[in-house]
Amino acid sequence: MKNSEFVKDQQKEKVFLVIVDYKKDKRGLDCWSAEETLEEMKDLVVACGGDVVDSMICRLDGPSARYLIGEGKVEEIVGLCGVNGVDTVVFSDDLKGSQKRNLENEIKVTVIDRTQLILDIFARRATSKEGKMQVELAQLEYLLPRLTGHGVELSRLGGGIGTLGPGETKLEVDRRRIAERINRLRKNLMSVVSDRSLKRKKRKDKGAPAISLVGYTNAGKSTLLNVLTGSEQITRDGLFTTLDSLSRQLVLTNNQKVILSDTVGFMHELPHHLIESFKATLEEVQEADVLLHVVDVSHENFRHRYEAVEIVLEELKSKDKPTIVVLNKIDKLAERDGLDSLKGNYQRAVCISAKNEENIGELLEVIRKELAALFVEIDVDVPINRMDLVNIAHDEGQVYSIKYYNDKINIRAAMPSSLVGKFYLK
Ligand SMILES: Nc1nc2c(ncn2[C@@H]2O[C@H](COP(=O)(O)OP(=O)(O)OP(=O)(O)O)[C@@H](O)[C@H]2O)c(=O)[nH]1
Ligand SMILES: [Mg+2]
Repeated sequence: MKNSEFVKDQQKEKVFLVIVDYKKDKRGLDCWSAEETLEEMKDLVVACGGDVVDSMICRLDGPSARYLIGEGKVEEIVGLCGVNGVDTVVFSDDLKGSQKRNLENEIKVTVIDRTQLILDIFARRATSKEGKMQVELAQLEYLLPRLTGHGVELSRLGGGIGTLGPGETKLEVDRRRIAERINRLRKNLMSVVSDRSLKRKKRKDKGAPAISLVGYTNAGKSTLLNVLTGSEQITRDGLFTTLDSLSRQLVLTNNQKVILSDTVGFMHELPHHLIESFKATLEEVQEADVLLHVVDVSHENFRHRYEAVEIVLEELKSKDKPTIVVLNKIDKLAERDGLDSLKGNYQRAVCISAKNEENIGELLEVIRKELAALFVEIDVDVPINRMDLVNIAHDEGQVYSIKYYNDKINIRAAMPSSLVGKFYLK
């Protein structure tokens, strides 16, 4: 057993991490430390099946054009990579095409950046047709501005960390063909988006409000979906286990039916291309009536992670949605004394353990109350010429039934409380 594990380890790609830390943080308010970035990068490498053999934190005044970091540091890396038999060097900051080439010329191994590493994990995890298309689009958009000439220099394509095509698809290497492929993928994804919105609309009109699970990757979103709906969504200790959205019906204590959706996890500085190309999947979040923001409260940096999720939500224009903060994994806490005051930091929060199914009843009750405050059931007769109200009911609410009579229309629906007044005509 030991032997075979040793052989397996030997086959793992050996990775050297370079964490770039600007003395004066170029991101201003961002308070992630270089050490936090290093820890997370290690997890990303593990998710790619690699093995971190060494690392270096480079504190810089600013980026240098040639190598991003200083020449002295590059020399040091060359030495350390030689000693450790490193296969791939991964930088924590995005590299320009020229910087990558200059570094590879010096270090003589493949050099990639964090974005490529994340794209690689997504490429490994994508299983659905939609997921694969989304990853490929993000990869190509990342690649296009980095190609020189005809782009044929991507010699390691198809092998090693950071060079994986999504699923079976080999990445295109010709600039013109890449541009064509990007257009085709965008078009195909657009039709996925409209298909999805149609389905969502139908679901909504059946009277079910939509709730979306959001949160940092590995926070326990899929575990919670499984507990609440009896699904069998794959869960795993690692980053980006879920890529595709999955929606399931959840029945609340008052018998109200809601649709609960699980989706891709977020991360600190999630590459913009990924958010863009995952629009189809992330629409589920944008269209939700309520968000359940799942937080792994046992993680030492959970506050930073919470903020990172908020930043992605802002990018998705969903930050102001009614949100219940689900402080998960309380079973892992050595002591729970601080939980009450922690809860007090958020407008609505519940402490649970999805794994041990602890406090799930309380969570369901908070969800029920939140929905009751958002929606009011109406059963009204409006004049026959008020088709505008029928349209509002369809667009903004959940329609149970619309009945047309000679002189009136009867509308039964659950409407956002802010719109109810429109239906009660004087
Ligand atoms: N101890 C403990 N572990 C939990 C709890 N909830 C989830 N986990 C574990 O945390 C890991 C991640 O859980 P997932 O449900 O896959 O997390 P996720 O948020 O869906 O992750 P991604 O899909 O990767 O974004 C798994 O190993 C779960 O078993 C909990 O309440 N307590
Ligand atoms: Mg998941």
